[in-house]
Amino acid sequence: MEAIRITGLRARAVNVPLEYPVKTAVGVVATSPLVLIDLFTNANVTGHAYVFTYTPLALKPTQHMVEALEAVAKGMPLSPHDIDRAMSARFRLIGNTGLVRMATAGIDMAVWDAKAKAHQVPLVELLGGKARPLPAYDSHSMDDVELGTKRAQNAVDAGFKAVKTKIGYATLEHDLKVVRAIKQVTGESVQLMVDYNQGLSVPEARRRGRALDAEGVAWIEEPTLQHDYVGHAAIREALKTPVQMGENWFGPEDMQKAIESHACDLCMPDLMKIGGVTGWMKASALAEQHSLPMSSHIFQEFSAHLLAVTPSAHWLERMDLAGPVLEPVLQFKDGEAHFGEEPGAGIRWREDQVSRFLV
Ligand code: SMN
Ligand code: MG
Repeated sequence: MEAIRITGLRARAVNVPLEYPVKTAVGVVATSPLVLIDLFTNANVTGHAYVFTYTPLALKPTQHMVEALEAVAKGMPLSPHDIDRAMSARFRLIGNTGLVRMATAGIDMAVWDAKAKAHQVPLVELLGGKARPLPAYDSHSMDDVELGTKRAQNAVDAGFKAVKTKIGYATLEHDLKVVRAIKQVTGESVQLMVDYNQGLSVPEARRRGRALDAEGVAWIEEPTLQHDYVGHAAIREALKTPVQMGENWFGPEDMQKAIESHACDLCMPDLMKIGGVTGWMKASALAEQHSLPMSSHIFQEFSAHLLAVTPSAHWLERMDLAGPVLEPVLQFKDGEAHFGEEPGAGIRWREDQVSRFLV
């Protein structure tokens, strides 16, 4: 078969509404700024992927960075390894991190999506696995008691076996009040994870973590600054509750450094920041070798395929940041994510909605 080649790409910026703003201890994500990527080929398959830019301030710059990558990708065979190498080589001097890594990861995801479609298989099968249901937790925000317990009840009623809430209120007492109220709703059969989103100093994280040790939470996520691996290790040493991190690792190289610092008990790379599908597969090998249970971070559609071939797969995070512009992809039932059998990762735009939210 003549090599399938990339003929071009399109990047569209949208800012889509969220059912619930993502409130964190360090800021609010009020809407979902996304760059929608289409990767065109000479084989009548188009790869689709999106990247999430957290703030509208980064939306257009990220879109332009993705568009700039057409100069690298155009004409190349649909070979994720070769494209990854070519892009890494171009960014050695500036550093393949930040918006650069977000853009290259988005291209990587689209390439893998296109390749799976060219082989007419779901992405999970191209990666050597089989589609299977994945344990999923419902991921909430810094919702305080009233909304926090309502969302927890809705998740329990929907069959989830785990929920996550964000904490880091002004006082430990407020953290505990929210955790206890939600635990009242979830009971012992549904796990509760908490996420500080980097909001505490190391001493304060030790103080609050020791109090949480008595509350039976499943993990304490990013208790301090995400790049402070030694700080995370010090907190981990002081606590019984597992420490979770990874959503801010740019590439397997950051994951390697965190592992060397013994920073965490669990890991949750972000598909975009870790470097797309190619980066995820390297990360999953690291997680396996260091016995780190590996969960996903947002990007639930692609992450379902990847967790199904992750040896130490733990939880899929259900937080729907692209739903308004996507045809439905995952079904959540009995606390598991079920994905379809269509070729690729299942990303299909709802073009009428894309037009509504174009920036
Ligand atoms: C999170 C923060 C900001 C946007 C999306 C998700 C969060 C998480 O840290 O773990 O879900
Ligand atoms: Mg988090």
